[in-house]
Amino acid sequence: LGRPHRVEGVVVHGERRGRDLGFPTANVAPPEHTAIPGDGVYAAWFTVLDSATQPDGVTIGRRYPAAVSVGTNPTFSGRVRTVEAYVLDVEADLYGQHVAVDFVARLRGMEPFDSVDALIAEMNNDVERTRTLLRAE
Ligand code: FMN
Repeated sequence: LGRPHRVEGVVVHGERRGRDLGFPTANVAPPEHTAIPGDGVYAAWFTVLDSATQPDGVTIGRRYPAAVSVGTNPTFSGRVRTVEAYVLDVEADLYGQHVAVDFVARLRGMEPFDSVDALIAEMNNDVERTRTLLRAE
């Protein structure tokens, strides 16, 4: 395409498992008929778009690196396909914010892991790869 594919949406509450895993994610709910990349893990830019309420801990309009999961969270036998962004180096309550995710690179497929520890190890790897990839931009 020559540019990253963008998905916009509102941040909604997920299962709140992410916090226990040490990777709180912003669950992005795009409007119906939005083209979402195939299931997998991606390095992406995450931006809070214009909003009525300035959230603490994040600057509106600034892009942040994010490791993004697209899929049904098979490790937890999920059924609903979600777009979840773990935004690096940001601690903010993003609930209700209108955000954009610009998909830069696909890192791997979505996998069912045998243990939560194995998932966490792989997520740490995803975050490091995201950092390296997006630092080059
Ligand atoms: N879930 C999986 O089942 N398999 C995966 O391979 C997988 N990779 C992920 C990679 C990243 C970078 C992130 C942020 C999440 C990944 N997840 C994966 C999703 C987690 O299972 C999910 O974030 C967690 O269950 C929290 O869900 P919640 O936000 O609904 O609480």
